[in-house]
Amino acid sequence: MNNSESGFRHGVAGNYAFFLCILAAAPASAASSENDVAPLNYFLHSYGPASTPTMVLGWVFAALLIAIFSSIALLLVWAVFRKRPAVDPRSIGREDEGMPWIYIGTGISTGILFALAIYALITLNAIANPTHAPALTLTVTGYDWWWKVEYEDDDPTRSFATANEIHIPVGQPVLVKLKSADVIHAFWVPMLAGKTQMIPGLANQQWIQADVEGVYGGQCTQYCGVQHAHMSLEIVAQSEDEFRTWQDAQRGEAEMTAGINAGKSLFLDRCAGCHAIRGTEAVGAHAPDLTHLNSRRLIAAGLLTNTPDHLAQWITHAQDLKPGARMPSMALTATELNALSAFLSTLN
Ligand code: HEC
Ligand SMILES: [Cu+2]
Repeated sequence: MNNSESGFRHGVAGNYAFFLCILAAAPASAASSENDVAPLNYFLHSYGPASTPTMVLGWVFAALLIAIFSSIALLLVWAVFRKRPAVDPRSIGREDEGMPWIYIGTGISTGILFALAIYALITLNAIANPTHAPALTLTVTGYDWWWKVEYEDDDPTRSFATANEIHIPVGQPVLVKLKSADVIHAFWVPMLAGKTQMIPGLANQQWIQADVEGVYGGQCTQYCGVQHAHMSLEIVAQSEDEFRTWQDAQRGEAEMTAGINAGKSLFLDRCAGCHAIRGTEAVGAHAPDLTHLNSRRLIAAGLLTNTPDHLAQWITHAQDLKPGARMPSMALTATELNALSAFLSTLN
């Protein structure tokens, strides 16, 4: 995965001027992060047409609210220091001199709120549909606490599933169908689109488009249980060619190299009830598909980088690393773990 050219840093600094007071730390943390995945606080920036109108709406709201807050604060200060005229005892109980201002104030507030409501509706309409037909449709299903990602094809042998990492071609609208397997989740990739709920039994959808190559962070934004915070995903926007290459590789079944039989039969015994590996008898559907496990950068929905060490730790200590996760810590001897690791290392 080549994200050294990722575009998140382009033009980011200038936009911060306005929000500097609140977000002063953000550019620094972006530059020093170990990889180029843009942090979620970049929702103040847009990298595609599905999120630009919403971002502008956010800035307009923020600017207006700051202006209103400041003027009220100034009026309060003025009221504190204003010298009152001496009180005429006969006027007590007659407070109506201020009445016109109450009407004027209510009128101004109503006008502003009404204009904002219309602006919000116009924005909703502007992002409802992509400008041209989606280049790709995929289905993302929320599970406690990971994402299943399915790329369907009319030819079922070309369909495949992966987890927590979504690849899309850059500059193209992509339709994302959103489902849930258990409770309500919400799909949110702030730099590419607003969030959309994933509700059990309901078919929702939204479209996303990335105009700059790179890796965009996403997160479940509907509290869904103990590991909600560890339910993140990555969108990898690639050139058309890179995307096709990735897609063709994902379509392939697992390659069974020699010398991994012990690990494979252990996997079929212990793991296949939940996990699938295409090309083997493992067809479990309610855990991440592991056919091309090693093509993914992270495991456990963003919790760990995908290294042989982390994989081994995850398999034997899933419940310590992600307490409550729907995978038990597997009791395996060192020999078994080695055999299993050798087998998993072939899943490219
Ligand atoms: C009871 C079902 C179950 C069993 C049995 C099980 N797993 Fe899992 N596994 C899961 C679930 C669910 C997840 C996703 C957990 C999460 O991210 O919250 C997972 C995640 C993983 C991941 C990370 C995948 C990714 O892309 O994030 C690996 C690797 C893995 N399991 C390997 C194994 C191995 C190897 C075994 C057998 C020794 C095994 N699992 C047994 C349910 C199971
Ligand atoms: Cu959640």
